[in-house]
Amino acid sequence: MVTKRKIHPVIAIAGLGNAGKTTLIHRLKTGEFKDIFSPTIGFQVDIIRKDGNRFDIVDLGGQIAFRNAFWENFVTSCHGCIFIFDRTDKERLSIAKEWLWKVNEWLPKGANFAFFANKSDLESSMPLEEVVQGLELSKFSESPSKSFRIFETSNVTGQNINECWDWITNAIRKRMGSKTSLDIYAFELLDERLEPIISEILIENEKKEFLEETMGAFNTHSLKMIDSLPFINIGDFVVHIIRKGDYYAITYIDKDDSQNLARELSLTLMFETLYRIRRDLKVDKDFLLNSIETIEFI
Ligand SMILES: Nc1nc2c(ncn2[C@@H]2O[C@H](COP(=O)(O)OP(=O)(O)O)[C@@H](O)[C@H]2O)c(=O)[nH]1
Ligand SMILES: [Mg+2]
Repeated sequence: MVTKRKIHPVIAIAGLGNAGKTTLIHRLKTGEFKDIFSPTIGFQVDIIRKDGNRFDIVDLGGQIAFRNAFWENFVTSCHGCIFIFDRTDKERLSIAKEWLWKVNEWLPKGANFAFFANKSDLESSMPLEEVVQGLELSKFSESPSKSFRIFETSNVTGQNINECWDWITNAIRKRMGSKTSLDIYAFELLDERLEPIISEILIENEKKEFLEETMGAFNTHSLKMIDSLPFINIGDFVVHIIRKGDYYAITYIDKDDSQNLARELSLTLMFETLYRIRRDLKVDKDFLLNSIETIEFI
């Protein structure tokens, strides 16, 4: 028995509160417009499928507290990002500009970045040139390594919504290639005293014994090296370690899988999520394990 974790591309939806993020996700899921009255609290993860591929969509709450608390964590580990700007919102142009450029800085290299000049159906919307100038979007043409596109959109009429969705999903799939899963042999989440919060071996073959000996062998000294050494070869395994704050996530994977950027990003997200849940909600181990919901036994 081997445990596979599928790699699902993650698309982060950013933008100030009331820009139309949650409405967009509803439209992507149902193809219809629905007026949404309540602001998103924190963040919300949705799954949207396209041509048999799954995309995890993170709706990043736009209020200032959520921007500070969550955005960087999610944006640094996503594969693509949509930044939604309400083009009738002249007053908050400079705040939107500040956050748009923060998001751009956090995005991983090569991640696709779509900008929505949204609510284009409203008469009070600013001309596109004014938006481009106000947010200094022309700067993007100076950094050709970023895959950036501007869309004039409306969640009400559906203008350019499918066009953007096709563009970003096709680009991400192409970039990630055909590799959509990796084998996970074991996973550990350690707290600041290196006490395991989770320590799970996910295989049942002769390698299990070796893993049992290896796991728990990390001490403060060896974990200190991880900033320069995220992958460590041990026997038939590659050990991938991520540290965030006082916590460590240690994943034991197949040797042949070691250099896949997409995988690294997914694992980062997985860990970030566990880390956040643990911190904010003080939940128990079973809940944490359940939250690794994409693990499949084959
Ligand atoms: N006219 C118009 N209203 C929109 C559009 N997109 C969203 N809205 C409205 O803007 C408000 C805020 O939308 P919401 O999705 O909750 O914004 P969020 O805070 O970014 O998630 C809601 O009343 C939506 O119906 C759009 O393209 N055009
Ligand atoms: Mg919302």
